[in-house]
Amino acid sequence: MIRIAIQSKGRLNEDSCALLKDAGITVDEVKRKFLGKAADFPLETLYLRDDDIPEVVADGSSDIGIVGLNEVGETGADVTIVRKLGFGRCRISLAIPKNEEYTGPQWFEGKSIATSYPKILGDYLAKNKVNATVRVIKGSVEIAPAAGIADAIFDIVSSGGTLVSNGLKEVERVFESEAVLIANKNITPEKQELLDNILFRFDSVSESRDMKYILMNLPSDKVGEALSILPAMRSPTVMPLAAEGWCSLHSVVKAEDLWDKIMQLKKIGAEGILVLNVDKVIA
Ligand code: PRT
Ligand code: ZN
Repeated sequence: MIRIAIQSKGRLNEDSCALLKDAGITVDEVKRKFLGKAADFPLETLYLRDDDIPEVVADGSSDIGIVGLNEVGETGADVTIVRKLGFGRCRISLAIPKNEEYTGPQWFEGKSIATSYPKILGDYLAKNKVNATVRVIKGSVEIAPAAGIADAIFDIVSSGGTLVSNGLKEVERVFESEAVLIANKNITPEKQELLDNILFRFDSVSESRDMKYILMNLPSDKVGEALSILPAMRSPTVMPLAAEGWCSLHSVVKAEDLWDKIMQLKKIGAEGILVLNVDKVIA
């Protein structure tokens, strides 16, 4: 049995449960539970506030956990970062009132900065040799300058909308974050085997999320050109059609390249293009 700590509610809860589910591990999404058990894998789930996850994994109360890299950085917990998971992307940035002229990190000399991330901010200030007062506020940090509590803020930014609506501008991106899978540094060989199994599944899920399966009809004399557009895992599948001079071509492409590839394929005469989601990619 291996135990995983995930956020009980909040931004990472849903994506964490969805990732486990796509990996064939069904866990309860019930938010008020403390401990749960997967129906189809030897895994227990511990539902916690995100702030508590790094320490709980570091001290072995949980073997692994899913949490924002920002929380790992802020707690300084001694854990292994096993995988970046590609969701919950954000950054922690310094922001100042939009009418201020920004002159570089020295702008913050002698100023006060409100934040929920005093450790990461302290490290940044020390590295840049800036003396500033750090005001720790949990929640609604963005209102601090307008409320006269601080001159600037150091907070999580995703779209930037919160900064704009509070009359602030982002001036330094200090810490890039996304959800990560973390592990205790001393897990037993039995648990390591379960973790390896989970990692194999996570990797295939993340690869499949990045891929699209594409099939189309193509004039047979264009296959060579199509193959140069579509490098598949080994090589695309080409099958003859009943109609003379035509074939059906199947391949997988990276989701980010999809539209670019489609336009190129249409140019060489591809028709009836179908694009399907890939459920799993097993290397
Ligand atoms: O209750 P618990 O302590 O578990 O949750 P929480 O309230 O501390 O955290 P939660 O659920 O808000 O966020 C969990 C994690 O999601 C964070 O630690 C980050 O790793 C990640 N994440 C990703 C974000 C955001 N994007 C985000 N946009 N966390 C917070 N925000 C907030 C930010 O604080 C700011 O108020 O959204 C606002 C900015 O968003 P934009 O889009 O307007 O820039
Ligand atoms: Zn939190």
